[in-house]
Amino acid sequence: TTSYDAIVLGCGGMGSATLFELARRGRRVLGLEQFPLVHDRGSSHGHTRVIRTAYYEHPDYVPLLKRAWERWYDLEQLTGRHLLTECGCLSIGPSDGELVCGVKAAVATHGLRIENRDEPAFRVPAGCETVFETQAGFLMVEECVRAYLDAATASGAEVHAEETVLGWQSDGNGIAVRTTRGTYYTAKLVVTAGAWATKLLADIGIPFSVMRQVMLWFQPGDLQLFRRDRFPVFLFETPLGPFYGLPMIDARGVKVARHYGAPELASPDDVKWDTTDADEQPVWEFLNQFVTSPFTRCTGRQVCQYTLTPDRHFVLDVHPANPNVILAAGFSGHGFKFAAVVGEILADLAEQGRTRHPIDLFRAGRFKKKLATDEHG
Ligand code: PYC
Repeated sequence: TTSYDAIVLGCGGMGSATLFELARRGRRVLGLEQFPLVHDRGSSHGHTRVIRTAYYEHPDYVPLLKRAWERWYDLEQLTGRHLLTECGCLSIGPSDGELVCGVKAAVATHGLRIENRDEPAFRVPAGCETVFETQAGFLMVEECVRAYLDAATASGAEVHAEETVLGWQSDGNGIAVRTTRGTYYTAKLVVTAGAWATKLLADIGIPFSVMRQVMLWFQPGDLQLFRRDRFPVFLFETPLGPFYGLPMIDARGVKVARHYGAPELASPDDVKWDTTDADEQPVWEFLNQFVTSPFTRCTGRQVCQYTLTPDRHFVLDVHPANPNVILAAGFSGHGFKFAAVVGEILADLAEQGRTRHPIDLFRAGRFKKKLATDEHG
C-alpha cells in the first residue's frame, strides 16, 4: 500500500503552496487534482491577481499579507521566475464607504502608509476619496501555481492530475482516500478544493455558496495611460457595485471586472463556463460612467468562480470533528494573494494542529455559534 504523511486535495493556488511547504519540510506528500494541472475551471487562473496590504476587508489580514509578500519573493528567488509586479493600488469610493473606511482602518491599526492621489483615467464622483498605497501590485496567477507545483515536485512531492477524489474514511490510525484510480492512506488530509468545498465539506455546517464571475480585458484608446509604470491596480466602490482592474501588461489590454454582485449558486455544477456579450454589459456601464479615456473593444472574457462564506472571510482550521483533516475554503473572491502564507499555515496545522500565524478570524465554527445565538436570542 502507498501511504503519505499528508494528502492535499486540490492543487490550485492554496493546494500547490501547501504541497511545496510540506515537501520542503521533508514530509511525504501527494497532491490530487481532478483537472489537468494549472487549469481554468477553478479559482486560480485569469492571467493576473491583485495583491495589496492596506486590507479593507479586515485589519487582521495585514500580518498575513506581510508574510505572503515575503514568501512570494522567496518563490521568485527559488524558481527564478517573475511572479509579482509592484505598481501600487488605488482605492476609490465614498469617504464613508466600506472600501475607503476599511483601508483607513487597516492603515491605522498597522501603521501603514497611504496617500491621496488623483488618477487621470478616472472620473471620481463627489463625496468620493482616492487613496493610494505603494505596497500593492499583481501576481501572475498561473505562473505562481506552476512555480509552486514545480518547486513541490523538485522537493519530493507527488502530484496526480486528472484524478478525482470520491471520498475519504478516517479511523484511529489515519485516513483512506478513495479516488477514481485507487485508494491512498495518509496521516493528514488537507482540503484545498476551492468551490468543491460546497460538496466535500457539506458536513461541517458552513453555508458556502459559489459565484460565477467574468473577468474581462479591454483595448484602451490611449495605451500609455494604462501602462504599469503609470497605472495602478484599482478597486472602485460605485453605486453599480464594486469593480476592480489592473494595468495593461500585454496585448490583452486592461483587465476589468465586477467584484461580487452576481447570483449566489449552490455548487460549482451550477457555474456556466461559456460567456456571452451580456457578461460585458455591467463592466461597460462602469467604464462609461467612471473611466475618462475610451476603451475601443473587449478583447477577452474568462469565467472564474468565487467560493463565498456568509461573512466573506476565509475558513482556515482543523476539521471540527476530525483533527487529521485540515480545511482551507471559502476564500470569497480575495484569497489568491494569500496562497504563499496559507501554504505555511496549512503545513503548520497538518504537522502540529496549530500555527504561529494569526488565524482566529477564520475559525470553521463561527457560523454555528451565530446560529445558536440567533436561535436562543
Ligand atoms: O482581492 O483584490 C482583490 C480582488 C480583486 C478582484 C477580486 N479580488
